[in-house]
Formats: sequence, C-alpha cells, structure tokens
Amino acid sequence: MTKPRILIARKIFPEVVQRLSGHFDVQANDADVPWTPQELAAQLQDKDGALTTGSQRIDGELLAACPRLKVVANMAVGYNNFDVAAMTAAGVQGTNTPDVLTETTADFGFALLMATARRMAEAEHYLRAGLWQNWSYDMFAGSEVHGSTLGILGMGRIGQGIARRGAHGFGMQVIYHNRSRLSDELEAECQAQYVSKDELLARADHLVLVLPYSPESHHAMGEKELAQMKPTATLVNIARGGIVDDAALARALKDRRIAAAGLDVFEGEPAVHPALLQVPNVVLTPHIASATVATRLAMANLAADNLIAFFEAGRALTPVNAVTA
Ligand code: 8YV
Repeated sequence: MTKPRILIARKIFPEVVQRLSGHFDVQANDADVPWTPQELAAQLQDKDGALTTGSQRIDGELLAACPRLKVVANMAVGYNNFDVAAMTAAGVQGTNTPDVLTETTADFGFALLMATARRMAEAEHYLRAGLWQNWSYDMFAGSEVHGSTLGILGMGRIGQGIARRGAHGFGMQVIYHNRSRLSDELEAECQAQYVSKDELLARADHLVLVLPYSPESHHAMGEKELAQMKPTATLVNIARGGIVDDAALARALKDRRIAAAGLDVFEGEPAVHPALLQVPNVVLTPHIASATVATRLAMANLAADNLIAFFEAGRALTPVNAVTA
C-alpha cells in the first residue's frame, strides 16, 4: 500500500520529521526562509496532508490547486492562517495544538508584563551603550506589578494561566473581559472578576491581550480603546498582531498617553511598524511566547500525532473543524 504524502512546510525538529517518515512519504522544507504562497501551492499540489507552523495561509485558492489534500496540522494553537470555512467546504480537516503550550505561553506573557512595567529593555540598552555613570532617584523607575490591577482581554486557557499567576503569585486584582463569562468555579480559581470591555480598559494597570484573531477582533485595540486606558497603564500583546493598531499604539506611546507596551506579535510580522522601533517605552520580541525547547517539541509532536491519527485511525486528535470523510 502506498503511504500518504505529507508536506512539512517549515523546518522543524529532525526527530519529528523522522517519526513522520516512519508513517508517511515525507517532503520537508529544509530552508530557513518560508516558501511564497506560490511555492507552497506548487509543493502541496500532490500531497495528502501538511504540517504548517501558523503562518502559511490555507485558503480556497490554495485548496483548489491541491485536490488530494485531506488534512492540515497547524503547529500552533492559533489558526487564523486557516480559512476554516473554505477548508470545511473542501472537506479538509484542520488541526491545532492546544494545551501543550498554555503554561509556557502564560509564563512568557507574565515575563513580558514584568519587563514592560519595570522597563527592563530600556535599562539594558542604556547599560550596553555605556551610559551608566550615575545613580538617580528616578532612573528607570517603572510601575508596580504586585498588588496592582491586572486586566485580561480574552480569557481562554492562556488568559486563565496569566490570571492565576497574577492573583496567586503577585497579589494582583484580576479583571477580565471575554466573549463569554467563565464558570463560577473557574472565576474563583483564577480569582478573576468579569467586567465590560470599557471598564477593563479604564481600570487595568496592566492589560494583557490573549484573544484569538478574527475579523471581529481586528484592531480591538485602536486609537479609541488606547485613549480609554490610564496614562500610567501598560499594554502587553501575546495574541496576534492585527488585534492592535500598531500605528495608533506607537503614537500613544510617543505621546505618553499610555506608559509602556510589551509586544510579541505584530501586524504584518516579521515586519515591525517603523514607528514602534522609534519609541523607547516598548519591549519588542519576535513571536516567541511558546518558545521553550520542551514546548515547541510538544507542539511539533502533537501536530505529527494529529496527522498519524487522521490517516491511521480516521480521526484527528485536536480538530478545529468538523469534516465528514
Ligand atoms: C507559535 C502561536 O509561535 O500557537 C500559536 O498560536 O502563535 C505560537 O505558539 C507559532 O505559531 C509557531 O508555530
């Protein structure tokens, strides 16, 4: 029996490529640069399945060029690179990697919050530039984290992880806004109080964005929402770039209408809005919230397990759409 043909769209752990090679006829992208959409379509047109890493767009046009394709396993919990409706219409199963990255990503969200509030990046640049000669009472004086009000927009698994860290570890008062309220049990566990988005923006000392990207959440933080925040507040985005209007944020940071921001994701990444590179009060990281060796390996293995389960047991482990065989 011929093995299903699988495309691995970006370089991933060799041991996971090897595992997949035990089950499938595998073709892997070994280049450090991503394929263009045209290159991806050319590579994918004779494949039965694919492993993607979150940035390859899977839409109707691509699917029309890939008639054999039955499953795409995203090595990411977010799957806004999938046109889910088009995939479902074409009978293509999509999968993601929930749970395995929750705590690691929450750790990073909290680290970015701390770095932003305590101005760690600015301070490091200053030291590296050889500018440290004196002590001054206000040198890199930041804002308090412990005991402050933590706001969370988007209260899924990662948001809850950040809430638990803030409430239990730092004595923060946690408020959140989400499409739906958590159960009473989860609210109690996270010590989190549900509020309207307006109240969240007005009250948070530190606001963390952890909501999925969709047309509805596009620019959920724009000029108007940034204006609702306290001038002393900080904003952290570990969700998706398009959720924040980066140009409006750069203006708010420059004019000190908010104190600081920590950004792991950007509109149009890996490009970063040039105005963000000009303001000192922002910590910038290249989309690494899930990047520990153990977690990235767990993500790659879960994506691989989804492909194996789909072809060998007829059912994916963590599907994002319902597809009838
Ligand atoms: C990944 C992510 O960095 O899981 C997600 O949704 O954004 C990240 O964990 C990325 O997509 C790598 O696969």
